[in-house]
Amino acid sequence: MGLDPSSIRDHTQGAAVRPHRGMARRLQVTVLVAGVLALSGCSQDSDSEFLRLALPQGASDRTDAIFELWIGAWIAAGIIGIGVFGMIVWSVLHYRRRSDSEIPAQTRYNLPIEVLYTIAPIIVIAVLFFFTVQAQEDVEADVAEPEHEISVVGAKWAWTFVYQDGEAIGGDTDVFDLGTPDELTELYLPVDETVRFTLDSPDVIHSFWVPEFYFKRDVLPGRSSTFDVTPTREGVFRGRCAELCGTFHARMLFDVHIVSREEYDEHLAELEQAGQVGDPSGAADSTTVVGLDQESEQ
Ligand SMILES: [Cu+2]
Repeated sequence: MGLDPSSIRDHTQGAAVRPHRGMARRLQVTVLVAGVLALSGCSQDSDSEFLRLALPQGASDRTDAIFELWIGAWIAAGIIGIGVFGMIVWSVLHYRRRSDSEIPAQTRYNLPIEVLYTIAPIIVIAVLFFFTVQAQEDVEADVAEPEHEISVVGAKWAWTFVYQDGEAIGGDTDVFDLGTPDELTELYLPVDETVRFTLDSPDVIHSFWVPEFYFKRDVLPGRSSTFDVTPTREGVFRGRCAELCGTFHARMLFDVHIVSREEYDEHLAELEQAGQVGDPSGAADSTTVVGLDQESEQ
């Protein structure tokens, strides 16, 4: 039943293994240093998607914290991955069965190793948790006085944006834009000016997501939430619903135009001229799939 003590060997036994171990360790260190150097060349402004590790190029003031968290998590995962796979490959080769007559040393109940593989993941999770909370605080920090306020209504299956900022059109009316799954809603934002978004849903949970902001926020029925962001790069970006919300979830897209303040003001004036003034109530009849000539139970 019990293990024959003579068959248990300390893994440090035998001077012959030392040169191998030295080589393996040098190889591991070399790979680690090369990996860290390669990743430290990463930048979110880089043209290469490879150097951004698949993130899009950022377009807001809140992207730095997420980018650093993303790269940091990859460095941590790389170090752990190389360490673990290195040890697996090394022990498979080093302790392989070398002859038919003798099986390799059988080891079990190695308390230090068991303590190590219990504590190490807890440390990894604690460190990732710490940096995640730090990044979240940076991303969600409120601005004292945002320059613009925009209400977002996410409803099955299109977005409505209400610009509560009528400065360009006289100062006391709101203008809005709403779309359909066929004709996407357009969101205009002035570059380098802070916007406070307020999110609401009349039906189910949606999620407001602009990938270039490295940010998404659930849009919950019955509970408003806000976040502040300053767009930093002019361009046209695709926004999405990131919460599976029903049949035409995949069509719940919008276009984000980050433009100069002049163009932004012009757009608001155009909405006013088009009669899109006031606050639409959102999708009152949210079981109708607007613009698709189809009706849905959901
Ligand atoms: Cu949705």
